[in-house]
Amino acid sequence: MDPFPELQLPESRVLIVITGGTICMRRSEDGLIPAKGFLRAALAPRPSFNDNSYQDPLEIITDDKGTRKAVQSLRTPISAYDRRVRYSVLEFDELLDSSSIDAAGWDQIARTIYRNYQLFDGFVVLHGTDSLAYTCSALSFMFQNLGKPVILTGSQAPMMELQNDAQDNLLSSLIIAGHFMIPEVCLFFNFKLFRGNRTTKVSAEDFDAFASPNLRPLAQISSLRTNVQWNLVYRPTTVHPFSIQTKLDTSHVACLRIFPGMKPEMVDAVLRLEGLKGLILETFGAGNTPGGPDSAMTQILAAAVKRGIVIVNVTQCLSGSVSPLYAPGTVLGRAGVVFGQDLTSEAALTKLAYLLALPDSTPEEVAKRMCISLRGELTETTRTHFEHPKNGSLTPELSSLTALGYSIQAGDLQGARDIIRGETRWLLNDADYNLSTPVHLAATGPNVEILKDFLEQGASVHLRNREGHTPLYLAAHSGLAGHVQILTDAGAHLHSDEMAAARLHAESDGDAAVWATAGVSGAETG
Ligand code: ASN
Repeated sequence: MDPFPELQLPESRVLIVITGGTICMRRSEDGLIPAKGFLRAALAPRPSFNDNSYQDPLEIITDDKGTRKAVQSLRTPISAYDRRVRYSVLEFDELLDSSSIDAAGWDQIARTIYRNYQLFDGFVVLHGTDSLAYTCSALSFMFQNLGKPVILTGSQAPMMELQNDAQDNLLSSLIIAGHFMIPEVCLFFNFKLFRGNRTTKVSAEDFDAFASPNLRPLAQISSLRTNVQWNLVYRPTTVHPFSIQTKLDTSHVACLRIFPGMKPEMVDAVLRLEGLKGLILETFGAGNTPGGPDSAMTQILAAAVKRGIVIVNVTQCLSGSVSPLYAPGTVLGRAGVVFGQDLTSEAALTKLAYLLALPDSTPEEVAKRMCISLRGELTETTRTHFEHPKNGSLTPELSSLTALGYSIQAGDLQGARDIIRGETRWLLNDADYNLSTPVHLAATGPNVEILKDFLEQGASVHLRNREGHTPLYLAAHSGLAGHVQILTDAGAHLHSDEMAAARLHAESDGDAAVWATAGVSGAETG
């Protein structure tokens, strides 16, 4: 029952993509295998996943091949944040044990999210745990200028087993994707949300199966609340729409773990594999291999670098970074081996496969980009994140938000910049009582430069106010062509719930050309 029927409660939309994994497995004569029909068998009968408000609701979505499909959707009961999550479920035709996933499988996930990006506020991907850290890392690079949460999860025990970790992992992922604007590829497991490209599987059995040794969790669930570390959340800071890069080059990369007594010829044999373009070398400690500057090993590595193979040094240790601290590490650096800093092997391998797949990639360019952070996958000394406490927990900060509102209304760019400088940049994604963010205010403000400035500082274009409106809707409604243009350049789009009203405005009282730029098809002629 809705305790406040008179209040219109916000509702988020999330797409659950099922790729396979233990979470959706059932027992068979051959052991556990993934089974279809997850929504009907596992979700519909559970009250926490189904408030029974929809009888047979269908949502039209698009699969990775561009075919439109009618899929079922359900709705959760009201959350601790007075919001419901309506979700649709898309099951891949072939469900996999994740040990069999490859670059084609990553493309399938990426395309599915790309094709349905505008319909949903967030995405949850169900995936096996075996290769989950690889898939998270791969997707984090494949998604360029991601503006919405993508949360991958799975479980150690199937949802259909009496005792399992599947229910908690899935429900928490759904709640986070539907409530918090964390525009990253994340991995949720055992009450913790991690940046996906920082994770590694550390247990074949425990529910606490994943670790992120070099970065604290982005969020943790404790009791009813989700405590988000907003200061860690990574955001794109360029004005570009969301896009994907597919076809990672996993065929021309390799990963080799150094061991005591390893023969240099073995390393040479791998480096001479036909077509090899890149190698991840898992070295000892802070990045050391056996042998000095004149050793056969060093010469083999240096010769391979000269042939154009990108060799990246990562540590075998669970945590910490490679560096030229010891002589062997320095020798490797001089031989042209790239320091992968605190990259996990999973992130290093998928990043290499991503960079090699980019058009016109040269070994020099790939080597250079391997040691800088593209998606927060390694620790750089410069800060790439903001301080941002919980939404709605404003006390002293409220005055800054109010002051920011005044600067926006006055069109005072310098004044707005002064308020959101440095540590208070978190203000950009916070919201007032009406759930309006500074971007909502700037979208109808007199100075388009303020709007542009906010977007370049990592402000989200996708948050919706209490009436469910995006900044883009408000800008189009006010007939502000320049504001609409910059928002769409940054990947903003009208939410599916706003489309009907947008069409009406475009046809009747509105500026058809402006609504057309905002994405209302046929608006200019209508
Ligand atoms: N073999 C399973 C998989 O990765 C393991 C799991 O999901 N827990 O698909």
